Amino acid sequence: MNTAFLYSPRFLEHDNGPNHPERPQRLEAIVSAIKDVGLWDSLDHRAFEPACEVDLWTCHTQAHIERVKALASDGGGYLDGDTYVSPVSFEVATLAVGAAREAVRAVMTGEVKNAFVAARPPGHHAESGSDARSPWGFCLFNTVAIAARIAQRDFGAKRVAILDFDVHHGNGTQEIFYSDPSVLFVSLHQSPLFPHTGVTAQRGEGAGMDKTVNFPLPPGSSGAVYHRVWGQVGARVRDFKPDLILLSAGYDAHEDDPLGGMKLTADDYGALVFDAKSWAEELCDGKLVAILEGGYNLDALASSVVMTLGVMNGQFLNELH
Ligand code: OKP
Ligand code: ZN
Repeated sequence: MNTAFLYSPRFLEHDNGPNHPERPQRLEAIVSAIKDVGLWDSLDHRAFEPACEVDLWTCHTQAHIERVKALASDGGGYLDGDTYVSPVSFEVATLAVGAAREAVRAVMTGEVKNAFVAARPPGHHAESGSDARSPWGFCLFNTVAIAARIAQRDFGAKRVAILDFDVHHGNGTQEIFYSDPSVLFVSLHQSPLFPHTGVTAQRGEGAGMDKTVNFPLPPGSSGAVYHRVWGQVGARVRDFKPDLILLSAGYDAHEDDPLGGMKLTADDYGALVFDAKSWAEELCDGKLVAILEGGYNLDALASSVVMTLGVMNGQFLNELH
């Protein structure tokens, strides 16, 4: 069994406008690097359909869905200062969610070992929509959050762990599951940095208390820092006993990323993913789905995703250099 890879050239069509870091070339760089190292043919390439509105309703208000749809059909418009909805963006964002839905289906039914969703736009800043003024940060719908809900709704997952190593805090995922004890949300992120949420004191509320775990890290944090914190993450994941682990896989903590100020290398990402894969093997038959979030230096992004896929697919790391 191999790693599923979910990608569509339609993901290139979402357009944030000129000089925007969240650009289609990000996915083109990933695809060409995977081909260059000879990984492409060992991945399990899967087709998928756009998600339907019922899927979006698991995490978003109808008002938010209608707002994105209306901006798209009015010829495009801004959700916030740096989040643009182009005419095709509603369709492309629902296709990103559909890719995650297929990834979850294939992993939960045991058709594939694990899965990587190479989609854009990203999702982890997208909140439910109950507060339209929340920071959208390039995100339209919260793909990873919807994936967790679909695993529960359609595939019998009781507990889902979402581990977010994007350099930015996943405020949307946090908000959606803040009082929900069935989803563990753990985030490692740079602080201070956009969106300026994710302080340690944000731990969830009510029945969800302590099911939100934030690790704000200072700018300049290295692989050694991440490794130490990641060990604490592993302890929380083991306590939680998830039926599925989702990674909000953003690669903007890489030392060459223009938006983040951290010091990770592609090998460091390989080590983080290696651990997450081993937790999944120990706790939930290896069920692991990684969903792309950020990562804005094309070479850094591509080499880090190659490492991720090499680890997920169990290939020797030295084959990939
Ligand atoms: C998306 B993802 C202040 C700067 C806003 C937005 C960054 C979004 C990152 N206007 N920057 O988490 O990689
Ligand atoms: Zn980010």
